[in-house]
Amino acid sequence: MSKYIEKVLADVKAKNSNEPEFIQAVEEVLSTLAPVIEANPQYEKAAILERMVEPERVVMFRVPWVDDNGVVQVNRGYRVQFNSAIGPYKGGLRFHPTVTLSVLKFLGFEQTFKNSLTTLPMGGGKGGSDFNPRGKSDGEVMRFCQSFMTELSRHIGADTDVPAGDIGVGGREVGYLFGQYKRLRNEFVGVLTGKGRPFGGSLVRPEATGYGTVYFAQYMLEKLGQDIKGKTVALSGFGNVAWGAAQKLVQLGAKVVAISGPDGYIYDEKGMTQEGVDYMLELRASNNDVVEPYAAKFGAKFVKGRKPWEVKCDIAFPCAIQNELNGDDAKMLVENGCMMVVETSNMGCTADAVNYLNGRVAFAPGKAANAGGVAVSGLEMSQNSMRLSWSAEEVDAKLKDIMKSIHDNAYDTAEKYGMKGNYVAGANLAGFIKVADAMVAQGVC
Ligand code: 2IT
Repeated sequence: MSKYIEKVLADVKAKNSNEPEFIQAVEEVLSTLAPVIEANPQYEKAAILERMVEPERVVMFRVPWVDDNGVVQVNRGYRVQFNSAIGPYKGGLRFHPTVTLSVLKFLGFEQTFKNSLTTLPMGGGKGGSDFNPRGKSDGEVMRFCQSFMTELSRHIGADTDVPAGDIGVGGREVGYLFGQYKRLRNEFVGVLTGKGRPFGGSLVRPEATGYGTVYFAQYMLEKLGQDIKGKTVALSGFGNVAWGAAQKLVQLGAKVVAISGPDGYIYDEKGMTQEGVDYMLELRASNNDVVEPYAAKFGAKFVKGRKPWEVKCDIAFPCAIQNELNGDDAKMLVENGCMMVVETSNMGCTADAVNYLNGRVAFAPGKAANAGGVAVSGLEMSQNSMRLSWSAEEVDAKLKDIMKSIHDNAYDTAEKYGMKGNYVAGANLAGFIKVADAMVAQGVC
């Protein structure tokens, strides 16, 4: 690590000592940047790293709402507008009890590099709330979303900041949020992505993150002279991202043997079928946050309270939440013969896990592999601006091209800097260079 990077990292740790997730994300990126920092003294001169680790703006607000019993509830809402060097802030909203400023700063920081990799003009942002949608009625979710947007609407806009979904925020929530924005501002604009089809949503947006991560895995396998067909796969999660990945994997002839929820994991020795994939949507819509009912319905095994990384698989796709795969899990996967880990959740692997896996197996970092979701959000923004919509085939073809560009950019950049096959370094360097050059060109701002 260069002296400059060490200094910035020490400052970040001192200034944000109560933000472990944010520190983890910054350390993961900065620890790979030495080759470009050393070759480009203009970055240090312009204090690019110091500026990149400080969000341009953080909005934190009260979200009061009334539950079905008439009781007033109060949650905390946030929007972290991290970096707008290459486009309007862009990134999802997460509604989950684990949401803190640290979590949203790590997500906004990651999003900046991810969005840079997509080839589309989008800056980085993230937001959300500690609101827990589990067990809430539609009416409660709607009132919460309306209250959340009442404040958020002052800070976003189609050319300023365009939120979307993330954990706990899907089509239903985006619909309520959009309706409230439109009502408050008297404007019908593409201020959110992941919208319903009848009001400007893009085809393939729901599937995009999951499809994209599988396309990314295919391009990695191609480099290794292998095919995804016939590979045994363990997934975690059963939400939107895991669903999209499972669907594409089943279509391509991979054998998906595990999915998981907060309650444990499902082991389906025979491999998932399309019916199983469709049932994931029902599980999710039930709002109960459990995967167990899948077992009885499909004659599979439910393993309570454990993670799916103990099953024998060729490829693992963590698709749930940050730090869901740790160093011990990583060792277990490798001992069981796993040859590839495709991080699909944002920072799904702990630092220990990344260090162990990267080089031992083919390892895809989340900010490259999961970028298909925000990429199709970018395509939704384009369609909204043009006031037209593309067919599913067109969007899917563009998504595939974008995933190929991200793959090749990460692969080629790693090779250029003498780290062939290291997608972690390649993705960080490629994502960084574009944003850093834009910041240098725009002066001190
Ligand atoms: O983590 C992510 O990239 C997302 N949650 C999607 C963000 C978006 O703007 O579509």
